Amino acid sequence: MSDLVQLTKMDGVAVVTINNPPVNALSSAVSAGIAAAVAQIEKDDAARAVVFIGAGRTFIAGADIKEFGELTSGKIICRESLKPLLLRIEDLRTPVVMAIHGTAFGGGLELAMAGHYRIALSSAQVGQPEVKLGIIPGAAGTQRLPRLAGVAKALEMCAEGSPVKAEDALKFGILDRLVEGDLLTGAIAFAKEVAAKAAPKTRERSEKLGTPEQNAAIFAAARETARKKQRGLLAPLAAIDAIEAGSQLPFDEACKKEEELFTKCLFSDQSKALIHAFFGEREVAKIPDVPKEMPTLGVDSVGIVGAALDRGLASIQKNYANSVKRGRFTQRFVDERLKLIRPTLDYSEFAGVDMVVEAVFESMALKKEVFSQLDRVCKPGAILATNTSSLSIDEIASATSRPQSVIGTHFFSPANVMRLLEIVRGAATGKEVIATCMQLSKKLSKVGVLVGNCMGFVGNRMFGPYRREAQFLVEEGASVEAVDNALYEFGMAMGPLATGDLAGLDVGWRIRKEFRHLQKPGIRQAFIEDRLCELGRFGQKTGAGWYKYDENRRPSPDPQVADLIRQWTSAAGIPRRQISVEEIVERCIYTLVNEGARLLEEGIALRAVDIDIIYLNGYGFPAYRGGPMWYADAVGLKKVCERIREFQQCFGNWWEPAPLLQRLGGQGKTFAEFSGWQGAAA
Ligand code: 3H9
Repeated sequence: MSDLVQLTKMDGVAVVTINNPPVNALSSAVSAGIAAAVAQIEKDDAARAVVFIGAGRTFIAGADIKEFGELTSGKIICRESLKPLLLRIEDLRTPVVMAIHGTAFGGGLELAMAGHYRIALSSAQVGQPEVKLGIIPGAAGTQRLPRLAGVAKALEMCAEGSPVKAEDALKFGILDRLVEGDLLTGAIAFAKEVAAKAAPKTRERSEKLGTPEQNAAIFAAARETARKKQRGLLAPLAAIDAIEAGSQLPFDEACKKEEELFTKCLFSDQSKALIHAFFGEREVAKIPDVPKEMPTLGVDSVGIVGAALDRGLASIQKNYANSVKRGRFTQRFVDERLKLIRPTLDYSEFAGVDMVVEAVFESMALKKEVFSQLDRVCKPGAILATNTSSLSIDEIASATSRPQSVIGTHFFSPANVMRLLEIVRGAATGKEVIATCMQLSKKLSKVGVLVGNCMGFVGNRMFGPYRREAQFLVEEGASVEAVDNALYEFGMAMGPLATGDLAGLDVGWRIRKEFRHLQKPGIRQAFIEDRLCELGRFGQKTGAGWYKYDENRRPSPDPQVADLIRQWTSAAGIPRRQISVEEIVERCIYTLVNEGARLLEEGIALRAVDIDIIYLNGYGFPAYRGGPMWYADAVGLKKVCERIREFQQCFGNWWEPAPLLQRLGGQGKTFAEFSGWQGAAA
């Protein structure tokens, strides 16, 4: 028996304990350990029942995703299928009870469903989140789950990947009982209770599978939802196909179909990109010179500067009311939260807070004024954070006597929705301040990414040229809708011009005015957006920007804008031409990549994956393309660099390829190799 799987006996019940910290991932070695335990149980005539349980914080959180990465990158060539092992467990003579705490996800739930009974602590969750990795359940999850929970619930779980709480899993028939107190004690008691009964095999059940006539509408609706909610993703549709096969074919045949779809998904570019994003999201929490053990500061109270009080509180109340309406929070929970917020117009009330987040508008003079006030009133050691999206942290810190306490916390808008938190390190920012903010991001269920200090940091410094290129394309003859559609079809959540309308065109206009003196002479500047702002077209909030908007903020193309663009560009002497979708996508995406390469070489971004995680969580970059740097690596940096050189010749020197891109392209290397982090493929 391996260290990863132990077989013991309690009161005549065989207990298989999986112990593979931190999440008991079902690696090949764990599977081998389980197989060895099953072999012993098969020979043990005295065992009355069997309990499977996870050691540590969880049951089994799924197959070992690292092994998938190694498989698709060719590092290992074969991974044994779990299915035969699950059949052996299901065929054991004695009842098998799966005892679940923490999470039974992916292969973990598939193993649990091969048992004859499933009991869980009420805090547990079950799920088939494989689609989030671009794959589908590959160990008969798409076959056993509909037999327990019904086709509709199985479709939802396998195609959307969301977890299900124990209480709901009980209602849907995935679990048989919830237990309180010590799980092992509860599991042994349950096992003794069912020991004498015939063991029900999930794969032999069919009462919840429905008929083709009953299921037709359910499958059609699931496909429509998947196409709409998970636009561009292949795995949700594959999961639906596998479940449909299961509702029509014998178990063994449907399992073969599942295997075929699973393998196709696993070797797809989408899955590689999504697995990169999974490990990337965890990697960004690792900061080379701020170790895990770095002490953090307690943050129990936070001051926020920069809301118009009545308006600010009204929008907080409105957001909470929406959450109550959607059933996310109870009214009581919201009332308690609202009581914790105290509006004030007096800086001295910040004297006792552990942290202040300044969120006034983007004016250096104003921010410095705020920080000098904070420096005067805040207690020593309080974290002084600025929510600036572009201004220098060091200059803001210079308005205080404690630059070590000053840091950027760039919350992406709308902050109650967006997951990204760009954490900006100034030259003097203390390591414990950084560690505290990284920890805080996790507490707020956000993804914190540490970046260096420069104008626009990582996200907006790349976004500037990206949006500028979109405007150049419009100046040269592409329609507003053609540019937005091309990038939407590429997978971006929204086109670049529509994004400007959403954020407010006046924001960039104000920043451009503030920094006009820094513009390099002779470099082409986009001008349409400034002209639109001069006409008061600030985007959605004024009912007009690149598009016009109805009272529900629904956009439609504005012929007036098209006319204005034609007039303005002809007056500027810019010839108009037909522009292909391919050119639109390449120019916009490669400009992101080129700026990303500069940020990487300058050390503003710690690793290429940090840039990817910023773009996946803050800018609507399609997760199945892995982020701009991963995407460029996949296209090949040599090819990207050559295309950028062509753009440089056609359009001008702002397209000069970044030195790092030229170097890596020439050497046949990737950004991931340069960063020394290649995720699951490493
Ligand atoms: C699958 O099961 C396919 C099947 O159909 C079988 C087919 C044959 N593998 O997230 P955390 C690592 S696909 C390897 O920070 P939390 C993670 O990288 C799988 N490693 O903790 C991190 O490492 P590090 C389906 C894994 O408490 C550490 O564990 N399952 C795996 O915030 C801690 O993770 C899933 O997709 C794994 N499966 O969240 C579930 N899981 O410390 C994926 C985690 O070095 N996992 N690690 O950075 C999760 O959703 C979360 O990890 C979980 C815990 C909610 C479980």
